[in-house]
Parts: sequence; C-alpha cells; structure tokens
Amino acid sequence: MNISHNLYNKFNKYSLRINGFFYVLKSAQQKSLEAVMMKLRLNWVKVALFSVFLLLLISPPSAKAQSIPHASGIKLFPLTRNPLVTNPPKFNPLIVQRSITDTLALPFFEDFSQELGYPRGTRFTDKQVWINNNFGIKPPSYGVATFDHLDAYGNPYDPLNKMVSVFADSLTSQPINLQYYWSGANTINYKPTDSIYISFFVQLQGLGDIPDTEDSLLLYFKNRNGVFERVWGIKGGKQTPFIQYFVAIDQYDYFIPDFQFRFVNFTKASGNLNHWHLDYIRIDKNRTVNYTDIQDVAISTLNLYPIKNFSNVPYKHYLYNKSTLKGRGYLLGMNNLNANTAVQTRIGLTIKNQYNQQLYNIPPFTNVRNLAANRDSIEKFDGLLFDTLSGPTPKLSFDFEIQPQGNDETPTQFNSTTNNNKISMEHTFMPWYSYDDGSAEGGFGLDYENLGNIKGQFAMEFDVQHPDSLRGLAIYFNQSLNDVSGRNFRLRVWRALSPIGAPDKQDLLIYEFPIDRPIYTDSINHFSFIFFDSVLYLPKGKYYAGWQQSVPFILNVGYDNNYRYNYGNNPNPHLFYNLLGSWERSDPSIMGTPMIRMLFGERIDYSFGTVRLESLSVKTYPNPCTHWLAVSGWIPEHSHYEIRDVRGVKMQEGVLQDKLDVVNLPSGNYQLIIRGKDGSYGITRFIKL
Ligand SMILES: [Ca+2]
Ligand SMILES: [Ca+2]
Ligand SMILES: [Ca+2]
Repeated sequence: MNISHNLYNKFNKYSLRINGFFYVLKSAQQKSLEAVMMKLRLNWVKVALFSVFLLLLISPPSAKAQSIPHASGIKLFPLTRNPLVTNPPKFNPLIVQRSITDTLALPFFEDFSQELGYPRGTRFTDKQVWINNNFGIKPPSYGVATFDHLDAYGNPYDPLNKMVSVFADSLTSQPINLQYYWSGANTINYKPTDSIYISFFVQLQGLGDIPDTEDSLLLYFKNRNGVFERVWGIKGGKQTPFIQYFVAIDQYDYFIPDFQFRFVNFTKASGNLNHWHLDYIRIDKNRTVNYTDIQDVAISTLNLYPIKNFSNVPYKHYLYNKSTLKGRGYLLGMNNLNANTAVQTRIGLTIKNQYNQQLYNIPPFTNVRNLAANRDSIEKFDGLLFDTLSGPTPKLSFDFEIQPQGNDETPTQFNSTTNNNKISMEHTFMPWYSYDDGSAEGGFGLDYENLGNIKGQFAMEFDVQHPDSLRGLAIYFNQSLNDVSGRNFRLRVWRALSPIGAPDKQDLLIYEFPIDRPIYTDSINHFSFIFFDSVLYLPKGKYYAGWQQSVPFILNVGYDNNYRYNYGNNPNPHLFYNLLGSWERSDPSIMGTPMIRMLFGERIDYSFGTVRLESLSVKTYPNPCTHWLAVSGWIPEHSHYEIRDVRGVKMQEGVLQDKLDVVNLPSGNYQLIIRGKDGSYGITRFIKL
C-alpha cells in the first residue's frame, strides 16, 4: 500500500482579514510601483541616529553593527504544541482511546512507514504518539512515532503544574497471542527458550527538543494478572542517532493470549516537548540478541526539490522562467538494515500529473545499485522540467519504489501492509512563494532583550520571477511558551533593504499593517492567511516580507527545520534581521527557514469555500467577569466557541450561547475564539477574577 500525502498542505479553513494601511497604491490604479515608491521615503533617520547612539553605548567606538553577537539576534526554540495532532487531517480527534480489536500473532512488526498522524488502529490501542516523517534524523525506515509532552489533542499535559513528573504519551499494542502458535493443525505453546525478543530503535531529540535528564522512556509488558510491569527504560539526554534495543520476553507471566506492550515517556510537565522518536518495532521468536537478525532494505527519507531555490512558486511564474526554476532533483534515502550483507537494489520512480497520466518513469530494473551493509545512502534523481501541466495549480505525484534483490523481509515476511519499499509524495503548485515544506519543527523569533527596549525587524527575501498581484502573506504562528498576545508587531513588505551593515535609511517599505496579536488558527496546516486590503501589483524583482516589532519579545513563528533550502545542507541565504538600525544576514547556523509565504495570483485562487473574509466583531460583558460572560456582536447562529488560556491551552468549548458559564475557569487572562459555520472567525480577550 502506498501512502500519499501532500508536501504542501491544503489551505487552512479559516482566514482573518487584517485592516491594513496601504502606503503606496490604490487597487484601482495599478501605477508603476517604482514611480510611487520614490515618494515614499519613510523617516528612517531617527532610527539610524538612535542605533548609532546605542552602538556607542554598548560597543567599542570602532565596532559596527556586526559586533552584536548573532546569537542574540535570531532565536530558535522547540515547538510547544503539535499542530498536526491538534487537528489531524484524517482522524476524528474525539476518539482518543481505541478499543481492542483483534488479537495479533507473531511476528509483530511496525515501522510507521505507511501512515501519518495517529498510530495504526489495527496494531495499537491508543493515539497519543504521532507519526511523522519530519522529526527523526536518519530513521531506520520512513516515518517515526514521536513521543512528546502533548496529549492526543496536541495540547500539553497538565501545563499548570511544572514541578510534577507525569506519564505523558503512551503507545500500547493491540493484544498479541503469546500463549501458543499454530504449527500445521497443532497449537504449540510458547516457552522461555523460544528466544522471543522485542526490538526497537530510539532516537533522542532528533529535530525536536532534548529530553531532560530526569525524563525517561519506559517499556512495559502486560502480565497474566493484567498488570503492566516495567521491563526497560532509558534516561533523557543529548541527541542520539537511532539506537536499537532488545528486550527478552522470556517469563511465563507474559505467555498469555492477550499480551500487550506499552511504551511511555515519563516527563516533567515543563511545557517543553522533550522528544523521543521510536521506530521499527519487531517481536518474533528464535531471535538473537543483536542487530544481525534484521534483513531489510527500506526507504528512510524523501525530499523533493521540484523547483529551484523555492519549495513552491506559482505555476505561471514557473512557466515564465522555467529554465531558472527547473528543480534540482529528488533525494531518496535508503537504509540497508542488514548488518553484514550488501544488497543489490533496484530503484524506480514514476511521476504522474493530477489526471494520473504518467509524465516520467524510471523502471526499477533499469536503475540498480549495490547498497552497502548497515548504512544509509541517498539516490539522487535529476530534476525535470514540468512545462506541460494544465491548470493554475497542477499537481505532481512522485511514486518511489525500491526492489531489493534479497535480504528484504518486508513486505513478504512481515505483513505486506507495512511495505517500506514504496513511498509516494505529491507536490501541488500553489499560488505562493515559499521556502518551507509546511511542517514546523521549531519556533523562530528575534531575541534581543539585552539591547533594551528597541524595535526589531526580520525580513525574508523573495526573488519574484514574474509581474503579479501580491494578495497578502501567509504566516505560520506557533503557540508560544511566553504569551505574546497583545504584543504589537507589524507585517511589512519591502521593495528593497539597505545594504548589509549600512544604516537602514535606504529601505523601501511598500506595505505595512499592524496586528495586535498573533492569530492562532486551528486549521490543519496552521498557516494564517492574511490578505491585504488592496492588490499590490509587483513588477518582477526582489521583495522582502517580514515584520517589525516595537519592543523585544519573541514572536513565535514556525521554523521548518527538516526541509533544506535548495537541495542540500545549505542555510537559506535570504534571511535578514535588523536590531540596531542596519540589516544583518542571519547566521549560517540557521539551517532551516521561518514559515512566511508571499501570496500571489487572483483572489479566486484562494477560494476557501465557506470562509468569509470579514472577521467577526465580538464583544463581551462584564470584563473582568466572575460567574458568566455575555457575548454579543454580529455572530452567526450555532457558532462554536473556545476559551483558551494565555498559553493557548483550550479550557472550555462548545456551541456559543448568549451567556457562557465561566465559573469553573481559574482566575486569569483568556482568549475567546468564535467560529461560525460559514468560516467567519472572531477573537476577543477577557479576564476572569
Ligand atoms: Ca520508520
Ligand atoms: Ca524493505
Ligand atoms: Ca518541516
């Protein structure tokens, strides 16, 4: 079975229109942008003077802005929630605990290569870990199960009590018959000498957060009294590769018809994620206690670069400059898990369009490689030109298949539903410019409190290849550990930035609009689509999108840390920040990309179906409140409401009433978020005494 998931998530369901200040053009008059910009010299002199003054204070007189340590500028930090799980695309999040379905028999095998989201129900009874292909580094096979500090809804467990360690995520198997097995028509009881082992690979941190040393990952076996006994555990610590562990199942207590195993992470409720990644679980009899008993070659990673320099551009732009934008290629990571045996492996690729017509095919038998034992390797496929696709948002699907010519027990021996030899991935040309792959592995912001109460700016450069109408920006806002709600920042688009290191008085700002708080969309992909009041017609050329904040705080923007810029381990060269009146390039150690996109094309390209463009105006009374909260405003009937605390944790939700009972909320600051069935969206804040 192939899986198919979109590299670029679909539009989110909700969007919010921001009332902007349009500095340059009226939509009706699409004049020459350059001419108008000449009139638009903003007053940067004050900022520049202030910067010089500050530099004199904090640095030797000869030093320029470069003397500010880069590390104090851009800050990266782990995610504090998992948006994928908060609203997973293909599962009902309300069904958290599954029932026991069917009893499994040995061999047991799961390598998470064929799903995304929650663990497969036919193998597991719970839904607290999440399956992904972006957090593990060099996994044994494609896809890993990630343990963090978030429940099945993607919210932290008991975040209010930071001192107490708790059991966080668990992964519990469906019952496995370890009492007997069939041999022909006979049943034979398992016994301790059958050499039954469970083996699995674990990685600490990966591209996520370091598990604290007081954290642990634990393994439990269910005994004949129905009690889960702890049989194995490791402590948290620094990042590791995937390491394989073996645990014997050799007690009569476990030879029961409904044996289960359970992995649990035990963690302090700090709000950090403390990531553990688990992969490649196997249980079988007659095993030896080392890694030499695995015979498998698996696809382990996949990165598509169908477009050069970007993860996406509008297809019209691609066609216009196809020789420049033709992608570098596709990187297929393969892992030969055989300890001592090289395996000759055929490697194929088929590319289809959205009508399932084949555009390109490398039959596996034409492309053969010898994969060395016990190591991973990358197969590079050359980039192709896709200039015959139809429609404004054409879709490509890439089907990769490996055919090891021996020593490959998947799919045949270990249940053909888990076939790590075939992986599919799609790319849809969307009407935006982006550098990210749609999934955040961390947070990104400016960190400069040490510089005092000054403004900070961040900008990403986009080399726009074709004249087009800029409709807005899409930004991925993470929820922050620190509450950044109510902090002022302005989204900005520039035509030009001043030269690096020089006073920033040559900046050409062409659009700016304030946002008085981050918009936490609960959509599947978590992007907030922010459309401008008016169309901004841009000639081709370089533009910069980002923000200005008036005081130091960390605006927690999504940070894509697994998809690399331009086909390799290259830092994105298009990231800039400005703290002291001159622009700096981001440090080359910043290997990922903040998740900001420029939205082009026709407004109709962003047909969100049911979404209204107007945001709801919501008023509450009294504020502060004690027992109840009255809600008024233009709000559609049967709207849904959520109350979230300052950390963004959902405290209460339901169908909106005129009066909400809030007597059970702890004292504090809250957000009330209202969503109409028509997609309209409103947000307000209140205080509970
Ligand atoms: Ca895997
Ligand atoms: Ca395989
Ligand atoms: Ca990512």
